[in-house]
Amino acid sequence: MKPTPQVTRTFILSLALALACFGTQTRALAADGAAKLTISTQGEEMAFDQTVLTVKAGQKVSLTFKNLSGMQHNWVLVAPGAADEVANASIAAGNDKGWLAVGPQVLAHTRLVDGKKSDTIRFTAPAKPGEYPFICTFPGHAGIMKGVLKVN
Ligand code: CU1
Repeated sequence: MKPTPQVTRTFILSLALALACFGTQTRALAADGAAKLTISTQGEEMAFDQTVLTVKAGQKVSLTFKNLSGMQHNWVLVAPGAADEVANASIAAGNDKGWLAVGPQVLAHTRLVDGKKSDTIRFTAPAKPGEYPFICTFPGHAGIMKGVLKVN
């Protein structure tokens, strides 16, 4: 039986979709199998361009934070429920510490990134599934410059 144009078109679309998915998967993993995540500021806005990132529990992660604005920002992953505590402690830590109080509640972080610069960090995702907040700890930013890393 000769396939109808409809069936042929469906087949070609499925094939294209499969190839597109394969391409995405390939790009999403670094050479060592680490998940590659990229997050940036929303242009000049004091906000991240994504508020939800997703990884697997215990997975190696390579995260690049691109600061597209003219201000300094960072990306800081914290323990569940610890966003306010880390934000306040980071303000107290001061400029000399890059506006970040490193401690047990800080699970991963970039450096304080100057405007139009980026930083790439590697870390291992938490072993326990859950929702882990990420914030920018520059004074006054954490309340609005935030998101969640979903660990599945
Ligand atoms: Cu910020």
